[in-house]
Amino acid sequence: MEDRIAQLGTDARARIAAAADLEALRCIERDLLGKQGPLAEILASIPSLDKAERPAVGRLANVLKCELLAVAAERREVLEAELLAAERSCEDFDPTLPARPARRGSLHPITRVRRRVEDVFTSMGYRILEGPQVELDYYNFQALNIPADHPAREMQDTFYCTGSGNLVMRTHTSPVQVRTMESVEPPYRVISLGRVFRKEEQDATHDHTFHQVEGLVVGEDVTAGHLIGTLRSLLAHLFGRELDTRLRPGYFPFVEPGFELDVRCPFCEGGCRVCGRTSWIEFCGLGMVHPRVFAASGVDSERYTGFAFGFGLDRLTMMLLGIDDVRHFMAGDLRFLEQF
Ligand code: FA5
Repeated sequence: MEDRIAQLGTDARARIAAAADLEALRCIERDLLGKQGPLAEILASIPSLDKAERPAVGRLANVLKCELLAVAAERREVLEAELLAAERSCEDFDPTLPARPARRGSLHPITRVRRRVEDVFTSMGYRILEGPQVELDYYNFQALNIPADHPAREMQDTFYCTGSGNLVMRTHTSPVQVRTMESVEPPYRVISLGRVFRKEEQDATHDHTFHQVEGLVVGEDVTAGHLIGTLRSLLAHLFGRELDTRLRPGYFPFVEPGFELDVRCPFCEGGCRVCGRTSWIEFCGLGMVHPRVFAASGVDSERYTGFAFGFGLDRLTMMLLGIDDVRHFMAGDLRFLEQF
């Protein structure tokens, strides 16, 4: 066995010294030192050798392994230096050429607008909270006054998690309302931003995965006037000027009264593609927290009132950055993303 190791060493040194380029050297290293190589085979056979022979064979094989690694590293340095020298001596090598520009990443457009929205709300004293994307049916629906047999469940096509019975991919950020009310003593102002999911047909304004911003304010004497003022102020900050808004009655089981806030289209006078030729763009669902939601969350509705609102971050980003299709956001196409 000792002769075999010595012979293996002689052959291996000769092969490494003769390696013509880096690729050849890589192959030789793999052959000699890889898991299927002769050295690995010798080391694996040690338990089957005579007891007296084992220590010497083990030592020789390991010494040879270390030596071959060092010889190969030396040869690699020589080959790399030769390669560099060859590149430099070639006719069209021009050391004065500027380096290739480093490719810089950029923030996703949704992240940009998300941060602007967060800045406006934090400047108004809101805290930012997170909620789980895989949510209990209880928080996504039941505690929001949408029991299992309620027709309002059809307003939001839901991905139910198979095998769990009571887990859903959250269809909106409103579950964070209940989680907040359960765990924090009023008064508070919070927003929560994040991904939501709906089993929808995709088109230019609908995706199965999109982003919402939820707002919740609970305290004594909180009114719908505060709610409308807050949203108008948000829009003025984001668009850099006062926008015309209108309030319509809207049905959401977790608020009473409930409204929808529309914004006069900032891109046209009298109708364009973005507003569907109506001059108005639906911006937000909103309303006063329903007493049943307060009850489910353990908040005293005799003492406190509250408002909540929820809007789509994707559609807001489309408006702010002039993007015409919501499906661009999740497509991961660099040609789109590199524009921001
Ligand atoms: C809700 O999700 C309510 N939770 C909002 C709410 C919160 C009302 C608090 C009252 C109080 P709605 O289903 O309308 O409401 O969705 C809100 C926004 O999400 C829409 O205005 C729209 O901007 C966005 N949205 C809805 N579906 C999609 C979709 N498939 N793709 C992209 N954006 C969507």
